Amino acid sequence: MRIIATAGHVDHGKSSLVRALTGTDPDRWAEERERGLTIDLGFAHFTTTHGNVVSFIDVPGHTRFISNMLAGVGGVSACLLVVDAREGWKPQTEEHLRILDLLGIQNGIVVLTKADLEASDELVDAEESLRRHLSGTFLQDAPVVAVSSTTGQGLAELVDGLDELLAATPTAIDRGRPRLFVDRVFAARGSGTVVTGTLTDGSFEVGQSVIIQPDGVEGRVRSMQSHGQGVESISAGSRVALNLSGIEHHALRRGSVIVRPGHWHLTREFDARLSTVPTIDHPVTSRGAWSLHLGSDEVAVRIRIIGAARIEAGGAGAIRVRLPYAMPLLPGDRYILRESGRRETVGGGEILDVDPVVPATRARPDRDVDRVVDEHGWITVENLRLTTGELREASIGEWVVSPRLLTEMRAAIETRVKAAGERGVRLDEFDERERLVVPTCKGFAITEGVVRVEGAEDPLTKHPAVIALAAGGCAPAAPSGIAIADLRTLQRRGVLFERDGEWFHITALETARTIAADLLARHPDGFTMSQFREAVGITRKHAVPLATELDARGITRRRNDVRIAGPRLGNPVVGG
Ligand SMILES: Nc1nc2c(ncn2[C@@H]2O[C@H](COP(=O)(O)OP(=O)(O)O)[C@@H](O)[C@H]2O)c(=O)[nH]1
Ligand SMILES: [Mg+2]
Repeated sequence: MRIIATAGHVDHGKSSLVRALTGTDPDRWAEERERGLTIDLGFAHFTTTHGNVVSFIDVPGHTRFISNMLAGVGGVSACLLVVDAREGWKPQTEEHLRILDLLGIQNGIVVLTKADLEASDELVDAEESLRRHLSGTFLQDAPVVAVSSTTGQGLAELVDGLDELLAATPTAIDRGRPRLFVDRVFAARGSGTVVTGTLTDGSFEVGQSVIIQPDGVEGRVRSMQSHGQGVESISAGSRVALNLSGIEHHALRRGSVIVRPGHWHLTREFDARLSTVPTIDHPVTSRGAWSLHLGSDEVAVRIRIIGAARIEAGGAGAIRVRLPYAMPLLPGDRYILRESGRRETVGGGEILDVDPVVPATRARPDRDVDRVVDEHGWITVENLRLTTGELREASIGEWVVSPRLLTEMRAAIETRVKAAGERGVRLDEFDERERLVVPTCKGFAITEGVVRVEGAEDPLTKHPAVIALAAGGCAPAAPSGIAIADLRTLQRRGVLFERDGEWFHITALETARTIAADLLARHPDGFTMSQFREAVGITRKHAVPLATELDARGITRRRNDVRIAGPRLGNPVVGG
């Protein structure tokens, strides 16, 4: 299914053309039919001779209803620009064309209507005049087809043209994260709330849970229809009616967005490119009352010009936009900016960054994902995917890290570790992010929680007496063949400790701590020395100094004849 919007000046024959092609009157409201004037969006679909299903969104041409026009063209991929053969180019022809251009639409057909009222040579003149206006726009090479909705002249040719147009128009992108900007809401008697809209970016299935932005109300897809047919699932680029359960119809309005929970970054502020139309007679500055049109929503925003102080008419620049509520947005989304006071279309363009972190004065927004990584420094793979749409491999753990920061951090770690020499730096002296980076540094050895330059291990820690003490566990023999000064050095470095004249390797203390914790789990009121001795399987000679060391380090505490839990009972003993 493909979605095509009409565009063009009021009364030039847009609605009549849609009716002639589809058999459906897109003017749905009694007031529209009475006045012969399209006020709101109309919808109709038909199947071409080649079997392509085309959904038309018929928009109002009158300048007063431009918001309704904008609500309809958010999700379309191509257009029919309608021009009355007798009247020719008009202000809304111009404005609609500019809007479609700013929205990034690249394909369309120009339809000269009411051909039955003009002689053929006049039609040729009309086409020539049109071509001048189209030159330099995205429609400059588009086919121009003369039709009459009254006599049917030219309609077959137009349908063939539509098939060619569809073949040349890229199909909707499926990002696996559906988004539906609501254009109509109904309270359907007996079946809850029904919304319609153009589904983009992914598919919906019956039964899925959804949230409604901006309020974050939750609901579920009870059933779905496309073109009046019930369906179980529906893909990106379709017109769809969703029947939602669990949601009151007043929780929804035109402009609400339906997404799946957790699938989108919800943004209050974004950076975007702004191209202004040449017809505004003043430059754009940060002052003014602005309304932003995005998807089917229209919202009052504040803007700041990034870099320069102003953007001239017919120029381009970057702006930072502040939204009054969070919207599910992605770089590449298109918007239109209008000035609320003068009621004029000022410009529009592409969203570049949905999570700007650099102050507007220094921002240099573009679509480059490397720039985003660089500005964030550290960003999780998931957040990067949500804010840019790009899935990157993690540099460390779950993080994508700016290469510049990573290099700087590695250099700082290296300097610190080198300066520490044989003693090294304990892992827990690094901050959380440094601890993730340390193992990725080359040329370091990490032993017992201490980082040293490889080969710079303390030669004393390999001394046979130290190895013998480690092997002796909680009941080691007294060290021999090592100078007392060296033992004291090792004690200062946390490799060994001494109590009551008994020397132990630090690993014995960790064993003792685990056993003490175990005993306290079973005897919360405390354990005795004999219970400890038995649990460790040693005599008083070693049990007393070990227990005293546990007390000294706050792992246990002595109360009368028993030991109870100390504040550091749960912290593993790290040596070295
Ligand atoms: N003779 C003739 N009249 C047309 C044709 N198409 C539209 N009209 C008339 O032009 C007027 C405006 O048409 P409409 O479709 O409402 O224009 P819209 O405002 O662009 O939607 C209506 O009175 C139509 O009957 C056509 O091909 N031939
Ligand atoms: Mg109309």
